[in-house]
Amino acid sequence: MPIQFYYNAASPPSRAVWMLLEEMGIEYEAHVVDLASGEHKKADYKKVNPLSQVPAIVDGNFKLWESRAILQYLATEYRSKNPKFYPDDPKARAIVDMVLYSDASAYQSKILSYLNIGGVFAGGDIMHDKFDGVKEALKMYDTYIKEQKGMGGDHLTIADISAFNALYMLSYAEKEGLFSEYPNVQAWFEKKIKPLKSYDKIYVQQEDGFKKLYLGALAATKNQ
Ligand SMILES: N[C@@H](CCC(=O)N[C@@H](CS)C(=O)NCC(=O)O)C(=O)O
Repeated sequence: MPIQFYYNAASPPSRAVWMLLEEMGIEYEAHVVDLASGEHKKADYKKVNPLSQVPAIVDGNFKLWESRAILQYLATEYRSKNPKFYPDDPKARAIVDMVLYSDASAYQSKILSYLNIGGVFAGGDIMHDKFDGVKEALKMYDTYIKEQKGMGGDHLTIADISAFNALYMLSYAEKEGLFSEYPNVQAWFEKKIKPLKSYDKIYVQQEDGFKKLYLGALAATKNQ
C-alpha cells in the first residue's frame, strides 16, 4: 500500500519529505492540506497529525510527523530501494544525524529569524540585523560540505535534502551573491541539488505560493 503523504507545496519541510519520496522512488499518494483555509486544524486532519502541521505520513497503520523523523523513517524502512540516503555505518549515520540536529536546533531558526517570516505578514521587514546569524549558518554548512564532500557524505543523503529546504528559503531575500563567500555551498547546490529531477519538479516547476505571498507582503511594507 502506498505511503499517504500529507503536505502543502509551499511548506519547506513538506518539500524535504516530497524530495526523498521522489528520489527513493517510494510509492505514495499525495494529499494537499490547505493551510490557507485552515484544513490542518479540522478534526479529520487532526486524526493524521494532532499537532495540525504538515508534513505527515501514514504508512499502513503507522502515523508520523516531523520532517526529519519522517526522512529517517522512510530512508530506513525503504532502505532496500537505496541504502545510501541514511547510511548503516554508525559513523556515516552519525554525520548525517549531526547535520539534521544542528540544522533543527540552531541554523534553520537563524534563517527564519532573519527572514522574519511571521513579522513580514504583519507589516514588518526582513531583520537585517540578524544577517550575522545567517552567515553563521552558511559558514557551518560550508564547513560540513567541505569536510564530508556533501552534507553527509559524497552521495545524496537525507541531510542534504533537509538542509536544502532551509537554505532554499534564503532565495526569498533575493540578495545577490549570497553564496559567493561560501564556495562549497555554491558548488554543492550546482552539482548535487540542481541536477536532481525532484529539484526541478518540486522547486522549479512548482510555483512557490508562499514565496509569492512573502515577497508581496515585503513589497507592501516597503511601499508604506
Ligand atoms: N518541525 C516541523 C515543522 C512543521 C511546520 O512548521 N509546518 C508548517 C508549514 S511549513 C505548518 O504546518 N504550519 C501550520 C500551523 O502550524 O498552523 C517539521 O520539520 O516537520
